[in-house]
Amino acid sequence: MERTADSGTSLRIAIQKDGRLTEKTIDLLEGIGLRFDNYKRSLMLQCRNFDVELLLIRDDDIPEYVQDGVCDLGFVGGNVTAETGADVSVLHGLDFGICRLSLAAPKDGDIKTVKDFEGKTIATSYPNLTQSYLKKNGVNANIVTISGAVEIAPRLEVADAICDLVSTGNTLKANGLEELEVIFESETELIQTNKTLSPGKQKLIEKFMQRIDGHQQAERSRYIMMNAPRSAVPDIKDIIPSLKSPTVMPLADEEMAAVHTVIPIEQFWEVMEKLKAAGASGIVILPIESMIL
Ligand code: PRT
Ligand code: ZN
Repeated sequence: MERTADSGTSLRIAIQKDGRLTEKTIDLLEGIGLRFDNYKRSLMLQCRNFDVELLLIRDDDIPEYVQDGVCDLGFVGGNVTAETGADVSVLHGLDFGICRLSLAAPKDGDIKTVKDFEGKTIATSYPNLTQSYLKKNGVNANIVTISGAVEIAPRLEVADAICDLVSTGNTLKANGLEELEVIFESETELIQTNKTLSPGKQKLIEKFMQRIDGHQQAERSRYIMMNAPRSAVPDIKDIIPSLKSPTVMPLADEEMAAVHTVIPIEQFWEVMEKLKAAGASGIVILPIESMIL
């Protein structure tokens, strides 16, 4: 157990109890080495090997719990934090729970641009974000706040249009709706309270963040190993967008060398094709657990 100056004061982190973000958040926490028991059954969970306790609550409550200092950190969608307007700091964007908040209207209707929303009724669970977007565009509409199944509101004639979260767009399509304007892009974020924290907690947060950074970097990178003729090594070095200089090792065949390095995942295919063309063979790619640069 890692203890700090204010021993006994665990870092309290709010996560979604039961929803789209729960499993990915737990996976991330486990990925940075934290161990928990039975997270599905508890409201409060003590970490076995790091001075952290988890509070499992509805995602809507997370920004305010963090704002008020009930929790020091929270994992929550940027959409929820923005909607609540909570006074918190965003420490890190995380690559999951990616979605967008969009205005949508019946495909065969007469609402096609943001101006067409003038005087219309819009159903949403995000009244504040919707209102502020419309205001920015000089549009006056009637907003009806509903908490679920927003996409059926036009069919029920409860509203002319909706403003809802979209990821694949399938729900909109299935309900005969057309996505017209993206008003907010969102991903899961790690947020921190703006309340003053003890030096012990600040240190713990630094440590926690270092692990998250390492994990995120690792997820976006791959370890790559290949063999190549020695004569091709200078070309290969030029191709590799290496974080550091690649490792070049001799092989039993003196004409050949092994090259090991780390590459960003988004350049993966482009780099692979160029490496092959430069004479690399036996290319092996491995996932990375974590990285400290
Ligand atoms: O019970 P609790 O209040 O904690 O959960 P919740 O029901 O409010 O939220 P939940 O678990 O559904 O979503 C949690 C978070 O996941 C959201 O706040 C977003 O940050 C993120 N997220 C990412 C999404 C989606 N993608 C998403 N597609 N949240 C909801 N949806 C819904 C959307 O509302 C619509 O009904 O999925 C449907 C659209 O999906 P597509 O793929 O058909 O476009
Ligand atoms: Zn919710």
